[in-house]
Amino acid sequence: MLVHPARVRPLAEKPRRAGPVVYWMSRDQRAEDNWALLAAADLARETGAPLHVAFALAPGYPGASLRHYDFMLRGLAETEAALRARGVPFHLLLGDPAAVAPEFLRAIAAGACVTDFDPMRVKTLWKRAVAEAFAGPLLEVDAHNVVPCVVASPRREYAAATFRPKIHKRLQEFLEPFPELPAFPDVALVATPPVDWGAARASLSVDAFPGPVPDIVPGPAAARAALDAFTAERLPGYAARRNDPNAGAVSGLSPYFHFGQLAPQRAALEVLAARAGHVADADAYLEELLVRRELSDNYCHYTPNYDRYDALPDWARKTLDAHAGDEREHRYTPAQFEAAASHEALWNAAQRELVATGRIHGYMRMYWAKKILEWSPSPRQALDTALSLNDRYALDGRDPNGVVGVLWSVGGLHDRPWATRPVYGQIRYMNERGCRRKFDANAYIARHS
Ligand code: FO1
Repeated sequence: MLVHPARVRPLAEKPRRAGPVVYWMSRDQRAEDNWALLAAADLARETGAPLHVAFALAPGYPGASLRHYDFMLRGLAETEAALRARGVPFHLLLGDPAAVAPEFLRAIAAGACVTDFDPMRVKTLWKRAVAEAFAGPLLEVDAHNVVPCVVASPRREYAAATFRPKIHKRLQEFLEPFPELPAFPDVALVATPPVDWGAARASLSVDAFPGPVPDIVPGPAAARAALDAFTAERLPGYAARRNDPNAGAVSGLSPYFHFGQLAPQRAALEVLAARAGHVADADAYLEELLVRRELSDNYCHYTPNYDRYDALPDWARKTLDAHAGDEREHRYTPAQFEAAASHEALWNAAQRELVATGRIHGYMRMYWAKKILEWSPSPRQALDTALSLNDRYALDGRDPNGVVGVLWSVGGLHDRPWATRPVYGQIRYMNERGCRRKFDANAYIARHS
């Protein structure tokens, strides 16, 4: 057996039937290092059934534009080729996944279906539709978290401090090397024509703006190269330099994680292998990768209304409500924020970085979100503005990690109360002077003007 059984969870317990096993790929868009694909391969080999992979391409996705679809489709084309090289056919289904996935399962008379774990709301709805419509079993495999989300904790965690020991306790068990995907005989391949990627693009109805980002290459191969470059060149010194937006010290891997072109577990394995001599650097990165990232899935999974103001911790909502009527020195509409039209050059530079590059340095993302709180008419509107700008422009938006990053900054999620100030109440405060103490803000502004 290739996959730890605790990674696998039945969503619809129906008896397995004769027929091919289908991996309905969604979050984890790669042929290598993919526990969901490996679990489907396990099932197929049990009975000698053929293995198929299908991706349901929605014509639109909340917050997504051509920027994100272009990145995703270029990665998927590479994944199609990698699967075919192992004798596994890849099908691109065009249309609403809740409809086209069950249609496909019926059309090829699938015996069982495996999909990947994802706490985002849309995905839960798609899965429910497939679980109801498909006559066979639907299994969900956590291919994204090193410690499967539901294994790490059965409830919403209060903070990193409560979650960290739970992750560390199970790491040994789950942070194992990936087996290779077995090769399958080509019989199913012959009957599956290659994907028509032009037709796929033509099926989309998404905004052309924001468009593709020029300076990042999508796909699993580029993701792996980016990981290798990070561990070799930027891991040494990471702990000291990661909060300097000018240092170019961060991993830059989050777009690849978001589209599942790289397994966080692969990054963890490589960074651990490079840890000797760079213990503090590796541990600082692993804290982000394992504890913080997996805490985001924990929050979204156990909080159905995860992106709503009402989901914030009680203390944070109380303090924000109490200060909602405070005088604001500056007030901007969502459109003014979007146009980078604030009075402050540093904030505008962060917004421009986001729009132009699809990325924003982690430290600046906190600052950017906190100023949206400070300069919006209400904390509710601030939350909506920050989430929607992040979803629209960031390559790694529309992700539990982005949701939690914004809620941490604006709404004290996973944080604690600090000294009271106007507008923020007890939410942790950041200011421009603090940034200028930490890094050369003028250089950052010059780079993004
Ligand atoms: N997942 C799909 O299964 N089908 C899609 O058409 C699709 C589009 C899409 C566009 C932008 C984006 O950021 C994500 C998209 N995803 C799609 C989902 C993605 O794979 C992730 O699972 C979640 O967004 C994050 O957990």
